[in-house]
Amino acid sequence: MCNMDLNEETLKNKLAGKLIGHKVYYFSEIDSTNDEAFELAAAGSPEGTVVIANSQTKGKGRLQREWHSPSGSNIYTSIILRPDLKPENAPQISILAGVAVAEIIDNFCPDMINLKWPNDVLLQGKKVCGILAQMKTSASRVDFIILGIGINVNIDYNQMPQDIKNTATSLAIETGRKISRQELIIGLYENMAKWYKKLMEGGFSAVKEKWLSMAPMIGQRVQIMSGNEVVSGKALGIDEQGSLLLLTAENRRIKISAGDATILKETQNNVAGN
Ligand code: BT5
Repeated sequence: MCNMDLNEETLKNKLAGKLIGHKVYYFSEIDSTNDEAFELAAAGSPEGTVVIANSQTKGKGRLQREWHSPSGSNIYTSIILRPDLKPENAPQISILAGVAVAEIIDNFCPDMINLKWPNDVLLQGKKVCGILAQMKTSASRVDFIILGIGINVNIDYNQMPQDIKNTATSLAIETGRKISRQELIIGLYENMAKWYKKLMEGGFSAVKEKWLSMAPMIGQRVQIMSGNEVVSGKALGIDEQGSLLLLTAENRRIKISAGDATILKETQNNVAGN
């Protein structure tokens, strides 16, 4: 597959001087953009440096999961950020990334996008983007965060491995047309910078409001798997640390900081009292 829609020189020219993207490391193939960005950040690369790859051989999700990263069709990028945040507030950055990605995809595919806690961007209810934030802290501050973003742009259904065929989608699958990765990635960095400034200057509330407005799971009964534990309840919202607030069947309010969420279908014809 060609990667004519992702050109290193054009990207560098168009991103020169931008808050996010002023320094671009482009790879036609890499193990993981997050690993590369982590090394660059540890060696002192400044905030706003980005790593972009046309394919990944070891694309990663959370908990050692794999991120399917074939060449020529998708976006794989990692952004170095050095926010003035306490480590416990670092999940605000993943929430922000979800908002920025969803808003930019909405420009290409209006009214199809929504968010699922903690970090999934869904197009017509299927996963179109995954976000993996990794951080290094020193003393009680964040030293840097690597914000890894994978977006399925032009991948066909036939190119997807069997295990994600029912749960994943791409912009091209949902719109029936090919989309320029270059245009999308430039728009993404621009939008990410807009939300990052809002967070740094005005705090988390605007980001949180926008996230809540795009997350239909709020108000629904959900189940969260976290390690071997499973909890369910009504999703009430998220807090300042990006944790999910749940109201359990026993009327207890609990916070969950990490896990995988499923919206539970309400059973019809409940027996009274159940
Ligand atoms: C994520 O993990 O969703 C985070 C994915 C982050 C990927 C980016 S790409 C650039 C950067 N460099 C990296 O190495 N990683 C980041 P998680 O929530 O754990 O979801 C992983 C699960 O999503 C897998 O176990 C599959 O079920 C599914 N999956 C794998 N590849 C997919 C794809 N391309 N599209 C949709 N779903 C996928």
